[in-house]
Amino acid sequence: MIKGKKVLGKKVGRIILISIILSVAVLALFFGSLLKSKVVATTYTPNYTLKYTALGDSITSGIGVGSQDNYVYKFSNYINLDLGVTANTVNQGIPYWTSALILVSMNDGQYRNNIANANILTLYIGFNDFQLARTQYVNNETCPGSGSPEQCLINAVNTFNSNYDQIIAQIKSLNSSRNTAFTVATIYYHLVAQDLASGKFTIINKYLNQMNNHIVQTAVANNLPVTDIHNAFNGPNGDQDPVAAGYLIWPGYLHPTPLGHTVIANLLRSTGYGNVNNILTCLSTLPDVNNDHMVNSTDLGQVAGHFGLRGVSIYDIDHNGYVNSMDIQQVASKYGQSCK
Ligand SMILES: [Ca+2]
Ligand SMILES: [Ca+2]
Repeated sequence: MIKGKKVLGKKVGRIILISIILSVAVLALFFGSLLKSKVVATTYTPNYTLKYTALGDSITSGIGVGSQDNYVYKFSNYINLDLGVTANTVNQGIPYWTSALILVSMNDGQYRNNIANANILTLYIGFNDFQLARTQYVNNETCPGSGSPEQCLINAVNTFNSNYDQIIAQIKSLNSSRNTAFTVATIYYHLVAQDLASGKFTIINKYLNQMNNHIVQTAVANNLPVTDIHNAFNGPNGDQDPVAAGYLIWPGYLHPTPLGHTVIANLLRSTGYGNVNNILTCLSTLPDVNNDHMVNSTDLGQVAGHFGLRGVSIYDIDHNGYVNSMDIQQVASKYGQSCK
């Protein structure tokens, strides 16, 4: 009987405690606006996970250099440094990938998710479209259409431009948040010196320019910043040799050296982070406990649910060591506010 009374007593105690917590929460909820003037302005640490997804080919995957030498790794470090938030980075660079194969990848669920969930997104594709067509032209191969070697370059540009439009449209459809920092990049010309010497540069460069112009025009039409890797590697006239500059690695001089990757990472950094900065600034003003970028009854309930507990820093909004009514007041004072 005594044991039964103790259990009953504990249950009653628990019910009373929960009732008190809920009462405080409800009061705070309804009178939050009245409490605003009493709550000291606080800067909150956003419970925020930032995801960076890099789409591309073997240049993006970092073939030929160490895992910490590729531009994705370096840019990811810049994100951590500049934004003060650790980036969860996904390198989706796939060797041999062309614009057509990016479109194939977009049928893959994980690939799509990595685009849809990204806060920072970079797209560097088209080098293989270009260099395969260049090789065909230099080797005097024939291609569907007129059958001339130049037709290989013409076909590659037409295919690339069409694919690029579809890639951008799909990415924008999968990730339509205006707060995503999405950057595209132009393509470098790797064998400038070789093609200048053989007299084939002018023709080849004409078609590369058409591809790069299409990238820029598509970016402008979609309000996206452009990382102009072509300009950095080949100069304003497109005839500077990136091999001589130490930007491309032997054999083949297809892929960037660590120095070339640093140039790309620095360019990406200089394009900024779009609205990601604004979101982080906004979130630092909100006690958004569950990281859905808004303050509502979920946040209030989670803080109230940890009432009286110590060592739960997420819910101890004012960092005084335990979860108390002041934390509930902090949440209530920002009730209904959001960062979207
Ligand atoms: Ca929330
Ligand atoms: Ca507290």
